[in-house]
Amino acid sequence: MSIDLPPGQTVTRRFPLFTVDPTEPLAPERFALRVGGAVERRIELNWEALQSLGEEPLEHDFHCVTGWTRTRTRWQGVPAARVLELAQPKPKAVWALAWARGGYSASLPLEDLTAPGVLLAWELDGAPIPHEHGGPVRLVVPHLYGWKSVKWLAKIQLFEREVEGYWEMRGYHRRGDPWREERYG
Ligand SMILES: Nc1nc2c(c(=O)[nH]1)N[C@H]1C(S)=C(S)[C@@H](COP(=O)(O)O)O[C@H]1N2
Ligand SMILES: [Mo]
Repeated sequence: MSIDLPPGQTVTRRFPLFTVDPTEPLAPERFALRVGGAVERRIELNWEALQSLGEEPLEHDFHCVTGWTRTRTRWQGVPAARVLELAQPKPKAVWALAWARGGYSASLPLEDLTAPGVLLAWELDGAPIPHEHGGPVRLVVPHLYGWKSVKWLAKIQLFEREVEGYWEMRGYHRRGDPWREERYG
């Protein structure tokens, strides 16, 4: 059986870890997500508030820019679009930074963040996301390379201009579509 893989990717059985910002575990009761920047309404959501927004499943192949693909990865969480609706992006907001607790960030066009399927996830393969994979809550952007799927999500910040996150500043592509092999800028 062959599966459809983006160019240059190889399937791995494991789910390798890739972390540049060692981070202490956080109990869900202490979780908070802030949404700010170019929004009409700054918001802060705790664990319960986030979960009360509803949830949906996602299954996708997770592609790391370094070449590994972990197929059929299953997540559960709330659509990012629903969270952003609450904050009401300003009409001129075009770009977003997703921040991890420990300072890692990834930038992406606002329309990629609000695309169907993009989740703020709290379950991986039917169980709470393990700490090392970014729990209690991580961003999952299924249509872009894995570096955009920020673990230990803490803040989403909107901008009226293009901005760069951790890897974008270090030469990674501004968008990162694996099917177009947008690895480096
Ligand atoms: N906070 C944080 N999120 C991160 C990273 C990181 O170093 N720190 N690495 C990214 C990269 S490059 C990849 S491929 C995926 C890897 O996710 P995993 O460690 O759960 O396999 O997380 C992304 N999110
Ligand atoms: Mo990666």
